[in-house]
Amino acid sequence: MITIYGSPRSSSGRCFWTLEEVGAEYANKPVDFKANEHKSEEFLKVNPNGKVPVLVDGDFTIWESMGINLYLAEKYKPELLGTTPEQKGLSYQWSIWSIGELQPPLIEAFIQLVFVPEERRSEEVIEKAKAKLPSLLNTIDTTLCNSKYLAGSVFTLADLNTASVVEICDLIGYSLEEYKNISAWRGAISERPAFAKYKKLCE
Ligand SMILES: N[C@@H](CCC(=O)N[C@@H](CS)C(=O)NCC(=O)O)C(=O)O
Repeated sequence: MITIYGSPRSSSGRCFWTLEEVGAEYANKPVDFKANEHKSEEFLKVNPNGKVPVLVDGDFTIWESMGINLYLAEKYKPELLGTTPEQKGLSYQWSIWSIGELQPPLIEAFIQLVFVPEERRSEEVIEKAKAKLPSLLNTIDTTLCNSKYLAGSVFTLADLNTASVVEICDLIGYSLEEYKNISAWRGAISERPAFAKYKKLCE
């Protein structure tokens, strides 16, 4: 039995999407942040970092959203990682890049805009974070000039993990209109039944 901790509207979201892509049966365990449940003794036993997502699969526990997704693909739908060493390499490359390079400025802006009360919000922090986005987004857009998906002609975890980070642009109201290839790529991704199921869970 698989249990995913956390809400689909948090960093756990990309794991819900992957669970839908691989067709695994799973249960969700909500974590009450307001009650500080993520810092409770019981929760820290499953993730000593006190963060969601955490995935428990039988007697195996794993945390970090990208790590969880790589595990789920490897175990339940290996072709989602790609079918050649090169495609698999690109799945790892884009997963690590998107969480390590693209997500930090997006989260910086997101925290200011969503969590920091207006009177304490720093426009400087928001603008500095947003200023880092064009070159990062161009990296994706340029790659998509030559191929439909990030690791070639088929959808892989490279796309899922990267698109799950690009989604944060919507949450901070950052327009992607000028990135024509990213827009077409997101359009193709939005037609995936597993993506639609994940989005429904976020409603
Ligand atoms: N790099 C981690 C980030 C996880 C993360 O920051 N989760 C947030 C929810 S979106 C959290 O649990 N925050 C609680 C805290 O930082 O105390 C991942 O992708 O799994």
